Amino acid sequence: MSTIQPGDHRAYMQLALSLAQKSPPKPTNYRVGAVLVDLSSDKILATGYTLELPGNTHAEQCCLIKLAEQHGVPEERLSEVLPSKLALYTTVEPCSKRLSGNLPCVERVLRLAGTIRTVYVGIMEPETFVTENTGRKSLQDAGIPVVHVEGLEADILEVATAGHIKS
Ligand code: HJL
Ligand code: ZN
Repeated sequence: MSTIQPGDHRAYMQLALSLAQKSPPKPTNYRVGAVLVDLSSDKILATGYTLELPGNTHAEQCCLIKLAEQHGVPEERLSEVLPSKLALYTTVEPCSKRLSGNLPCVERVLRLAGTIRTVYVGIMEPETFVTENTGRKSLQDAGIPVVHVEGLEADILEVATAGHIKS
């Protein structure tokens, strides 16, 4: 994990993809992987994948819950304890709506606006569950650039949808 060179976005995305592969297939979500990097030290602060933690957890959410636990604060107070320059890599763009009604990951990232400086995504969310993901726009409106890391789309989509019932 420590062999990734600073700024090697594709390598971080590849790591996120390998995390997504650990997620148990499920027909009603995507299998996603996420990596949170401290840009000051180039250290990986947290990794996560869909359903890694108990409950109906998303990849990005797992990163944040793990960090909150490490720091002994609730997730909504993470901005008080984290380094101030982070990048989030996620194989699928952060969700803006969840059919389960849980708090979308975009809202969780927006709580860290000013801390999470850039969000790198491997693919945009397909329209299977939610017809229009507004996450990208909300993040950009809040001053957080969303950057598409190209080249892994087919693999990311295949892993994300492995548990889906194909018609
Ligand atoms: C992202 C994830 C994950 C999704 N997206 N970025 N990370 N599973 O870990 C988005 C999809 C939701 C459905 C169902 N998936 O997962 O829109 O049951 O999975 O809350 O809307 O919602 P729940
Ligand atoms: Zn989510």
